[in-house]
Amino acid sequence: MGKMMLLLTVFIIFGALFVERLVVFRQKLFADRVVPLKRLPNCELIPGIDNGAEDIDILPNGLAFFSSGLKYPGLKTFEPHKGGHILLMNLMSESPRPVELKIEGGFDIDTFNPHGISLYTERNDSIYLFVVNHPEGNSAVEIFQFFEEERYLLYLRTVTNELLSSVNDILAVGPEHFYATNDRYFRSETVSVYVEMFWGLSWTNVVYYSPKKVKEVASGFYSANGINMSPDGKFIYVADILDHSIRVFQKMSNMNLSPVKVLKLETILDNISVDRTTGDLWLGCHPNAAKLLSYDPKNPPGSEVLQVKDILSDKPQINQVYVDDGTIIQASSVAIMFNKHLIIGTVFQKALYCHL
Ligand SMILES: [Ca+2]
Ligand SMILES: [Ca+2]
Repeated sequence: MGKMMLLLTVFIIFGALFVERLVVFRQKLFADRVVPLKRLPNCELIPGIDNGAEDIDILPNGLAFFSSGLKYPGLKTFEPHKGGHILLMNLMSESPRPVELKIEGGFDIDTFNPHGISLYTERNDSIYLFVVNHPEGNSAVEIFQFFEEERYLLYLRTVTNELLSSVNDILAVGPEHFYATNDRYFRSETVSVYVEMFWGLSWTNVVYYSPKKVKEVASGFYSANGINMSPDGKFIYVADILDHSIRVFQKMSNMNLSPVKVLKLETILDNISVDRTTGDLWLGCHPNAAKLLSYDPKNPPGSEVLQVKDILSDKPQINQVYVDDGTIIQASSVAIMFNKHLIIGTVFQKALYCHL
């Protein structure tokens, strides 16, 4: 009898724990809310982008770089046999069109699976493009030099490290120096979803890499995703996609990150862009991540863009700029401003160009 009671008690406790986790898991994934549509009047789909533009970065002269063709475990891809590439679009031209950038220098283009990107310009004006790559499901950071006149990328080097285990996005801070976010702790998708996500383990982190030193600089994220920096270079912003929050850090002289604050949002945010002149944050968000994970063309994942003003103040202003139910654009992962133009990129679908 005693044994039976004990078993029953354990069963009840475990059952209650399981149900509690199920509720939290649902909240994290669905963000459980109704999001009314909010479209912008002057937008056009960018021709030639049908296979995603997961991340976008723009040079001050208006040259925009897109990472396209991501294949990520558990997420949709429309062209599973087509390799990934980097697209370039000149926002200063009359009617901008993206072109695929040629990559010189013996880079393995066949296994190219680009994810987060980041531009870095040196004092001597050399321009570097850092790209998170998942060749055959692994994680690497590729460093390219961009030659503007001739319009091509020169492959310089591949960075791999055991601390760079599941990289989502990067922030370049030197010619071979960067911060990287890891979005999962476990490599296996199944273990990651059923153990890490379901049981709410906050085991992912931010890593700083330089040729001399590699170190974890922030931890305790449910799933660290987008990363970017304030225009003055003093603050680093990291999106925790499952915590629905942005964590703000101060960048120390030894490149460690010192926590400043956490900004809670209602939606599931992906990549973070920072407006160079205003310092505003622009966020590509997923209004409902469950639709993202189980893709149904009849009920596709939507898109959402948020703007955050004065993030360091006591009262940051959060503006919902754009919401679509997937009719126009699905699975927005990035939103970036250039002059009065807003570009919205997606994990696996199209990209939208809006004139505000
Ligand atoms: Ca990025
Ligand atoms: Ca991302």
